[in-house]
Amino acid sequence: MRVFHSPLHARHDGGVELHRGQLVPCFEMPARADYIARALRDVGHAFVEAAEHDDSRLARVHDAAFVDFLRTAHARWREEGRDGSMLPSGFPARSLRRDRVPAGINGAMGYYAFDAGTPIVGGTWTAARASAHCALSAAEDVLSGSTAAYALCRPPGHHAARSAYGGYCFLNNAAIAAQRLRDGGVERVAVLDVDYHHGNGTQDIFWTRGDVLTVSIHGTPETEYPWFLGFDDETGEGDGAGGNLNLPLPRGTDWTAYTAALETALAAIRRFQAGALVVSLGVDTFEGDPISAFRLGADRFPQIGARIAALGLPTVLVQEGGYAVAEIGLNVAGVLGAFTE
Ligand code: Q9C
Ligand code: ZN
Repeated sequence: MRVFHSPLHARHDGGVELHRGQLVPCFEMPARADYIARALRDVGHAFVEAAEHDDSRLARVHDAAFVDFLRTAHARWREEGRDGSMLPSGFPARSLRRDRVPAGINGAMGYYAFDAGTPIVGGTWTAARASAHCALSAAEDVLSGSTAAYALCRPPGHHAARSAYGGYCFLNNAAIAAQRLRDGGVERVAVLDVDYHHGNGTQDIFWTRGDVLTVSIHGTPETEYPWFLGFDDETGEGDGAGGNLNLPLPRGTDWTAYTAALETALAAIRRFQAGALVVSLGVDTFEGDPISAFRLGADRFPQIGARIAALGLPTVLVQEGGYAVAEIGLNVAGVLGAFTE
């Protein structure tokens, strides 16, 4: 199938993050995309550089002021005489909440971020925008008649909400792709999120919408990031009531329990009668992932791909997480190999 990519991903390189009491290199590093590209080239997928798209496509699922913040954040930081990685140091949690964007960059950063593990550097906006372009180009490939297309998105997107960033994500590539399919005439779109972490951003964006079903299989937020969303009683509201399905699973989940959840997810997508599917394809469910705790071997990814492909829907696969860098390409190629195109 076609692989939509951009060399601009490398402009986002966050540096270090705090992990289990130590500053370590960011798990979400440029090498991830390079390893995926190498593995996909080796098995003969067709590489296409993502096309430029207008920023109005981003504002279909994100708040305009939030997009402006991302676009200008690092320049504002430099105007204050700083450089390097931007990380927030205060958040409007509970007693501090007034839903007011502070004028200064430090406060604005805390307002829009929901964790302190998602650095913004000088190239972050360029890379995040190019990542969204990969998703848009893949969606347009499917609108043009391809049965499946893959967006080699980096940075990832599924944690990014309408007006919040975090979890290594800035713009919600999967939501942008789903909206592009809707705008291209697909009346009902399903998003299946198989990343290890709950797709809180995608859930947020489509929470009150009946035209996009969101389904996420993930490590339980009782112990796993993002901790505050992803429980099974979150089912949507208003027109979106019943349009969100969370399937949290415990640490240590093996293939038997995983496939049961996957079949539940696929059954919900079949019932919804979607005209197209977006897959938030995280491969951090792999047993060797350094920040996750499911027990899926590399041999399971072709089986996951085969089950998803059996839905028979036009499918846009969007790269999300996966931090076992040496194996990430093999695992992504395993899923993609199950699709005929
Ligand atoms: N120091 C995605 O997979 N940090 N995001 C966990 C590690 C956040 C994962 C703690 C993990 C976010 C797209
Ligand atoms: Zn993840």
